Amino acid sequence: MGFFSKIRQLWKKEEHPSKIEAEVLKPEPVSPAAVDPADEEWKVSLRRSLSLAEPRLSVWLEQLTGGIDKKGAPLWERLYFLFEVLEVPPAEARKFVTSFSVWLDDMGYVHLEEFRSELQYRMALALDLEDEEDERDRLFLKLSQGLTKTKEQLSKRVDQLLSSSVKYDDAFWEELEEILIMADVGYQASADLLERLRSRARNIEEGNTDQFKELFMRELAEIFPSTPRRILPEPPEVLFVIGVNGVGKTTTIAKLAYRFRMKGKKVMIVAGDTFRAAAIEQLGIWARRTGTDFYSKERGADPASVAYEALDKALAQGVDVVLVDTAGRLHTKVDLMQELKKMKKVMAKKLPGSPHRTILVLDATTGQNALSQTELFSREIQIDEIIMTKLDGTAKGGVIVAIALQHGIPITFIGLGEKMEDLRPFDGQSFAKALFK
Ligand SMILES: Nc1nc2c(ncn2[C@@H]2O[C@H](COP(=O)(O)OP(=O)(O)OP(=O)(O)O)[C@@H](O)[C@H]2O)c(=O)[nH]1
Ligand SMILES: [Mg+2]
Repeated sequence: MGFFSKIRQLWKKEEHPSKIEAEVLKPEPVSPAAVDPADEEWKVSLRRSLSLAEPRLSVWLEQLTGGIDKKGAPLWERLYFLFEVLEVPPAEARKFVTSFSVWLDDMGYVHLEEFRSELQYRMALALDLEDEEDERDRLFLKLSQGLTKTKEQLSKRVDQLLSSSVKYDDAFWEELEEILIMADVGYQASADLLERLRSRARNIEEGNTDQFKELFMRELAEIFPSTPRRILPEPPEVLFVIGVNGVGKTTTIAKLAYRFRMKGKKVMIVAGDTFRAAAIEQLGIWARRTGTDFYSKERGADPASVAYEALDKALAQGVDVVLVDTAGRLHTKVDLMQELKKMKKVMAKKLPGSPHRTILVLDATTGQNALSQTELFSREIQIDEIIMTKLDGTAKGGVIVAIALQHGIPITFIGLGEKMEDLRPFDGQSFAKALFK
């Protein structure tokens, strides 16, 4: 449901305030038990100001949190109130507020300014508003900020080159190639990109910086294959997450789990990394933080049997999405590939068609290494999509272009930090725009 229909609902409610007042929620875990009649006044005035406000989540949150600067009962009450006027089922509202407050405790966040952005992100997901313009703008800003270092390496240098060149001559193209290579776009991908640019640049005025940048942005955006629309399988949908050690598989699983949870899915996380005891523990903590089911066995257990049994359980328990974590390192690379293949085979046996999505996680800070990892894995295992993490801390973001050009595998998400909201759906257009605007 979009904002406008929601705001219409709000107006509707305004005509029948007694109905809403009669349905005050009494959420158990974090809201005060009694309802003070004096409280009702703020509700009436808040509803009025919400219905008059611009229909944007950020504006609504601003109104909602007026006078509140930290976590606690008054904030929960207001959140419940917003959910109520938006007709979110009470049980869902309760789940949202409870899991959010558990997360705040875990992270040690107290003040609104520490968690406002995360709250807005979670609400956008829960209310299915991620596509609203306001949320898109906010996320675009995050993307742009997250790419700061890559921008310095790539687009700022392209800008400098453009401002100092009057002609697109050989020296210009050579320098552009060098910039691309330095930004980790890679030799092959840089050559491909330059060839496209050279042939199309003939149609633009020499020295017209804006036109050239537009062209560059368009060509860059076109490199990225769009994510094919998939028909959702009968649940459970199984996501198999692989990649070398330390790239961010486990944290990405937590972020994905959270996204699914916020969309109302029943999620199970599976500890397929039995190589390190700490890995099982780490995943268990994430499962608790994100409110998902968790399946694990002891350290050293056969990961294939863990996956098999987890699917058995997921099928029996009506789980919608299963996220399978895997080890990033075994005794040898050969062992790792063999193990991953075995896990895949066993899952397909238990649930034909699964795993439905095999996701390779790559760490952008490793630059060209990410490219060789893609080669290594895709030689052995069919990769359906790529998630690129840690774009926030690196000037090597250009490697994403090389991977898209050389492998044609869709990049579905990118990681821009360690918070839940920092896993962003990827699209080439916004990426190119964020780099150059
Ligand atoms: N800045 C930043 N850090 C990230 C991002 N994604 C993951 N990390 C951090 O990277 C580190 C490694 O993440 P893990 O999720 O444990 O990596 P892993 O692939 O599961 O590692 P192994 O289990 O050892 O194979 C953690 O400190 C994460 O917080 C990101 O997008 N940005
Ligand atoms: Mg891990």
